[in-house]
Amino acid sequence: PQPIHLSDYRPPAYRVTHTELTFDLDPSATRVKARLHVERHPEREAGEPLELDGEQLALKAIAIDGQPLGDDEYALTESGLRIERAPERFLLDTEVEIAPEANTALEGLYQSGGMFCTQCEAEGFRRITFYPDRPDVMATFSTTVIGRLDREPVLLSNGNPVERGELPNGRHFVTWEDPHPKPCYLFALVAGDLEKVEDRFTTMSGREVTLQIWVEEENLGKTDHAMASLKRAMRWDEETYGREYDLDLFMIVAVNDFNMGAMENKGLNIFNSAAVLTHPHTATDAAFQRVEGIVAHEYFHNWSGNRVTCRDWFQLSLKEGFTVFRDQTFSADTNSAPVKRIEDVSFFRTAQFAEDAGPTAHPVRPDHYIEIGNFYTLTIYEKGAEIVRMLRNLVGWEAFRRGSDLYFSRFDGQAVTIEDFVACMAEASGQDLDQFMRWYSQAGTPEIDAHGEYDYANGAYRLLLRQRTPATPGQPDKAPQHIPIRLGLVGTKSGRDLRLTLDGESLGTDGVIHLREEEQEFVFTDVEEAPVPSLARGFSAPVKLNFPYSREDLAFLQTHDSDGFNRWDAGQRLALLALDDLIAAHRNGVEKVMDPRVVEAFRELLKRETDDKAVLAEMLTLPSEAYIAEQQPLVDVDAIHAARQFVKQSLAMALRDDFLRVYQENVGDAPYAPEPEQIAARSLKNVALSYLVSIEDEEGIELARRQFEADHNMTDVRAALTLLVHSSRDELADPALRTFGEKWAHDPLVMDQWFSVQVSRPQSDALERVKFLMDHPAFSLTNPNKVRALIGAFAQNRVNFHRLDGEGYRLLADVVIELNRLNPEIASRLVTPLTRWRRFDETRQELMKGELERIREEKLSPNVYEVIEKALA
Ligand code: HT7
Ligand code: ZN
Repeated sequence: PQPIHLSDYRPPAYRVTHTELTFDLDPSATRVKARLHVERHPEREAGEPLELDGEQLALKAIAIDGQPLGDDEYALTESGLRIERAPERFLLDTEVEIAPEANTALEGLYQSGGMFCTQCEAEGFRRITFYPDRPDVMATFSTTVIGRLDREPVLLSNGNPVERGELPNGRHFVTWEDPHPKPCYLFALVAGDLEKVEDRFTTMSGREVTLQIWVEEENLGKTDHAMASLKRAMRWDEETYGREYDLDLFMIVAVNDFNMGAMENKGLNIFNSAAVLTHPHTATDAAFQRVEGIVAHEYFHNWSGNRVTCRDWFQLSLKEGFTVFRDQTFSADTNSAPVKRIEDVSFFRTAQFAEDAGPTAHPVRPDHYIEIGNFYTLTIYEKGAEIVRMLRNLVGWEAFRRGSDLYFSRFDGQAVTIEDFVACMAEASGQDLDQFMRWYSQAGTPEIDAHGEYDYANGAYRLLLRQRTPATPGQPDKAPQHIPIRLGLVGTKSGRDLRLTLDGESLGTDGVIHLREEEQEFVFTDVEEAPVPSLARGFSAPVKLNFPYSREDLAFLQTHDSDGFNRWDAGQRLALLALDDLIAAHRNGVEKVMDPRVVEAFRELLKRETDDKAVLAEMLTLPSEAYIAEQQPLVDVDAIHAARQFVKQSLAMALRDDFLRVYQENVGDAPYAPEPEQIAARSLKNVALSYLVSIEDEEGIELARRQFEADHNMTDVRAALTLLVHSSRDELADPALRTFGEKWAHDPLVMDQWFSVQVSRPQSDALERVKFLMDHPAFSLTNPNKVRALIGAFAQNRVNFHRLDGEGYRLLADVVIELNRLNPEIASRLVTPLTRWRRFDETRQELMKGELERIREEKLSPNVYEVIEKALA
């Protein structure tokens, strides 16, 4: 497969202004008739051929302006259909046959259970009909869906239903019209035996919108939270961005087989059932919050993505980065803002940093790709969102909002670029954002080495910053970035933020400095006392910032920093320093000794009367093994696991009574609600319990057992079950797993949790469990949720996936090979852990590389091919 380059972009030779589709549904032979209203693009010369994309389509008929085309008037090519000579403006009619039941890739029209559904982003529409499958071709759509009355009583598509009726042979039809021009990646169709939950929303201008969530009958009781989240998101987008919904109907459909979380099709969002269904007894707090975030994300796309879309797929972060930023802010406003930021940054620093440092690193706007499906990445989504956040902070909220209004009004109904977006922000703020644009073109995580010195004689604090972005594939040399650093200087005597004066200008006590050069010195004057700097507050830029903090400095910041995020971060840094020593001790076979400063810091935390229990729970959570690994030059899986376990157990032993007290203080018996206060108490209680169980404290074990049996809600049940299964108390864990598995055998989303809990356990039988569970009736390789729950979760189980006999790697590679055939998109994502082979010791490197080479022997899909080639380059 050949790469596509951004620099080769040209507008399409022809555009489609209106698209009429008729689907005659059949699992093995669906007929799709398309009538395209085509005209030559004004920027392209006359006489160019018309190129349509098409894959796995059996062409049955083709005509221009009603005249069937002869065999010599069109050509079927490897990628679609070409008509050498086409008029300036014409109607193109085609009819194709497709087989949804054979579509295991879950792109285009496929079947999930008995239901028909579509996934067209990024390039799935070409598996439905011949079409210019590119986002800069925007048309209005009119879609007629014909199905069997008994099997597909519900027939949905984008827009509004305008006609319906019965047909001979037990069939019926519905015609839908979508008045908003859209690219075909936003097309959707759903047909099946579904039930709906309905609600209403009155927009800010007083229009009534009908809201529907369509699910299989047995899930009717699991939609309340998604519906409430949708209404909150709609109101929030009106209040925060002035964006109003623009159709009379907004529908969400839950499907069980789906490659990603959800899809923002115009007026007909299709959701992975895991991203929409919740019930206190089946979904954890985290799942409730995820559902709220995803429902909001897809809804926000109605403007950032649908009304204004991407010119080409290189601009993917235009819609995804902006929309993730919007959903993150929404969730922060709706829940605990500091905790939301801690969670987002924790995840970002673990997973996106790893991506940026690995063989598949790419800029937020890539300049080439083989398979766009491989670019729905943390870099495009999350780093893209961090860039938008920096922009918001650089220009300030008011100018940002003006820029956003300008963007939506100037480009409404158009397909545009990242430059267009940033230009609106520059225009609205009057700021020069030229250097800032490098964030979009340069891959890799900038590293800043910071040094500070207090000049007692002059009351000045000198901060020296040096930035460097490591080389990434294809980008050996990097230019300096514009890095906004929010900071405070915390007085070591007063414990307060000191006034910041820079170049005679006051920045208040919490200010932003701009690092633009490779090396820059900032001298703060009138600094009354020696400070400890609190740098990059709130994670003000997606960078690694190194400052030679002493452990005393970190303990001080952990208690005194006025920035909640940096208080948490100081604790993490302190724990990491202690972990470093212990990892070295483990490797050298030296006795491990716990740093008493960490114990004291935790003792303080546990004593603290705090009203934000959610933040406290985060502060009591040690850095994950994956994040610790990110900090190591070479990952020693076993040493990291042993060191973290040692810290956890040492803290549990030293502070056992405090953890017990915190647990008891936070047991509540109020009816479950996914509300911030309750969620905070549950997470604090369950963190405390995890410490107690880590030392197999009898009282702790008994509390976990009782919590499981009390069966109050899934958050508590899953937390307790996980602790028991991850302990060595199999005599308690096994019956609990059995009870749980039997009770929930009928619920696929709960069974996914049952799979994950077992295969993430550190005990050495995890791999055997995976193999055993792959034969379980609830498992299926064609269902992405199952694959993620079982295989994906196992690949995150660091000690077992990285077994020295290579069996973990072999198992993953076997599954990747199988999925390469069935579902390439999932296969190429699943292989990621193997691509990070360079981070490990020589033995593991060889084993991992060997598996990648074994995969390379296969006849590979473009998705897997691209990833494997990069990994082995
Ligand atoms: N915009 C959507 C992306 C998406 C997707 C991409 C490739 C393959 C399957 C997919 N399902 C959804 C989802 C979003 O970002 O909102
Ligand atoms: Zn999105």
